[in-house]
Amino acid sequence: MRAVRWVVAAVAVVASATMASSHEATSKGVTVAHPWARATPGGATVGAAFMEIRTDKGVTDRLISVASPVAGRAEVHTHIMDGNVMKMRRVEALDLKDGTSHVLKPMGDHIMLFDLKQPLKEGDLIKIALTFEKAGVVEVEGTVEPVGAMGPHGMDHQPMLDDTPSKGDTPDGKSGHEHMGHH
Ligand SMILES: [Cu+2]
Repeated sequence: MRAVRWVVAAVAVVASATMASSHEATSKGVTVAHPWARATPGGATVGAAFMEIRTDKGVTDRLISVASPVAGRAEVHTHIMDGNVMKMRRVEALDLKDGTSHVLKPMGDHIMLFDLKQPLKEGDLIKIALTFEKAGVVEVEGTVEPVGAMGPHGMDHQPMLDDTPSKGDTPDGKSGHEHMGHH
């Protein structure tokens, strides 16, 4: 496994030497960095992607939509605490304050990928396009990390504390999508 990782890393280095790396991209003071997604188990058709969004000093913006060629549809989600139950909720936009780093991560804000055209496999690269109100479209290429990974590049292997089915579902039945086990 480790050897495979190194081969993937070596290929990525070679690729980035010949073209601008899309692992990090900047537009008008908004930088999207370290994008990654979780591998999806079995026949799951829903996945989640994460990244860091940084704004330069004096730059404010809003993330207003997301898309990926691997998914039929993508949404920005956040987690909220309702009593002591954590729930996912779609957000219309993410407000980005100036000079800050906003990290999308498991159990926090994240990008939900619906209607996956194929399972996300560890080691794959997936394109994600983020559309900002002012900065426009920023496209990055994220790595697919193992099922249940808590961070990119295997750097963070904390155990999942919230892996029980249905935690992410809203009880009002409005959500209508399968979120179980992805967060
Ligand atoms: Cu979600």
